[in-house]
Amino acid sequence: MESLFALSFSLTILLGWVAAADFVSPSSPFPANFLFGTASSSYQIEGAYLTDGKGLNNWDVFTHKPGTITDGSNGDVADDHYHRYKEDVDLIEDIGVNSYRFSISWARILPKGRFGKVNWAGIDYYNSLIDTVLSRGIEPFVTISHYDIPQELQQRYEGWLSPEIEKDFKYYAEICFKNFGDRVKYWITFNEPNVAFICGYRKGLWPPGRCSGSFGNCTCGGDSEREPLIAGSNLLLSHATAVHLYRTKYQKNQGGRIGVAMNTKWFEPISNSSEDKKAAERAQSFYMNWFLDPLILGEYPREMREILGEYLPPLPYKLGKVKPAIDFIGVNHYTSYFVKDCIHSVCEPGDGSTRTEGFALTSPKMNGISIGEPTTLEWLYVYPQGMEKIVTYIKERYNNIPMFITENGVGMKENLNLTTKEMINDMERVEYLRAYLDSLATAIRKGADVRGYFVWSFLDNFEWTHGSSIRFGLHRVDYDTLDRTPRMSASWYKNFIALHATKPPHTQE
Ligand code: GBH
Repeated sequence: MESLFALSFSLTILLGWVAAADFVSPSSPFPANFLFGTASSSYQIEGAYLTDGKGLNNWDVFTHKPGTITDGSNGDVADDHYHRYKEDVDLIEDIGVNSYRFSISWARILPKGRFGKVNWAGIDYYNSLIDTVLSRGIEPFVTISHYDIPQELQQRYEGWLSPEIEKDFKYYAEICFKNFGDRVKYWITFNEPNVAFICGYRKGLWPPGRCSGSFGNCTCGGDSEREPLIAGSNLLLSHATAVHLYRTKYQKNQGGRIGVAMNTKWFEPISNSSEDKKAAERAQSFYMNWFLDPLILGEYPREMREILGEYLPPLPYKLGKVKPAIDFIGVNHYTSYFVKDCIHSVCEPGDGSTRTEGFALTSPKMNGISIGEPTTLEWLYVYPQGMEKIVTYIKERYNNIPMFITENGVGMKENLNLTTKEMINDMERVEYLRAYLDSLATAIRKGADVRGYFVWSFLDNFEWTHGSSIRFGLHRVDYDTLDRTPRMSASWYKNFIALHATKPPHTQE
């Protein structure tokens, strides 16, 4: 068994490296100055949850409630990156990336939102992180809010349910532009608002844990049919205001770009029937286009307007002032799902099947068929073709607006019977990354304007409701000692970048 493992392991390395070598320029499909990076977010790695004046955020409070996180862990310490960022930047540099995507913790900068003082220790911390990253010739790519808001805003006015949040986000975003914008040239206002609101306000699995009826089991109230849409419209308002501020006051001098990152899935109709094909389009409209259409095209997708009627809150008029409201789309892409129509046929309960989700049942497994190789994560199936398909779809729908693949990667449960040495032999991850990059390369060859790609994540981290049990890292973290060890995927990625990057690190523009 062990020798079989070793054999397939070395074969995979070999094949992976040969495949990587196939891309060597001049046939390299990746355009000049393509960003090859890796990504993280503050709550998932920093820890130091009350250190140096940080305030509590929604995830601090949520993870401390018993029963919310499968393994009972939380982000209090996480990877302790707050105290170890210098050695972590060394690791990031070792991979040979020319960009690093990370997020700023809102409550570390503003412990009480706009209702309290600025925490200058937080500003100092991110200044130092940015300077450390830049000193290695690595481009910082910064998310302003990756699912986190100060708990104060939740308590005062129910966070995303109130339009008040626009004022708080504007105040916070301006502090970021003012203090960091001289060095940060890529801004993402929000990470995956679609996932944040589906999980937080429809299923009640994430903070603030609100839902109703058959959508989940929520003790603190909610309205699964309306609240995700209300939160969404308040986020669009907050985004529009921050972008307007950036464009009118900072962009000219600072010369950066601003966008949003969406979670994306490729939705594949389960049959060739026109009903299932239309259902797959509806699924996309209710998942990704929910935000991208308003931001780029100025209105909600037709299917949402038709099906949701008066449930759909009006779009904030401010969006009209910043059309298009993004300079680029951040595409987080991991997996693809089958879709079945639930208007003309009866669907069993499941994601997407209700009216408020567009009557389009979505699942990676349907009629006994899986869309791709399963992984140890029930939501993540390996379907590399989905990368080309989603990028091409976005290219066509949004007139080839610049894109960055802001996240791609695969997570797994660790097999505790393995030795540490075996634990870092993550050949499935190498295979996954190789195949998805190959598929991305095809989309680029066919004309998609993709300017960067980030592996999620540079090290194992706190995987939200899965806690520390799921590992996405190019580096393994031993949660007893917090030691980091590069996995096989880290050296594979390093080699891949060396073969393809035309913007090497260490050479600042
Ligand atoms: C991204 O979310 C996030 O941006 C990142 O923070 C995260 O670590 C990474 O991907 C990996 O997940 O099993 O029903 O609880 C991707 C979207 C949202 C997909 C949560 C899995 C689990 C839903 N993820 N979802 S459930």
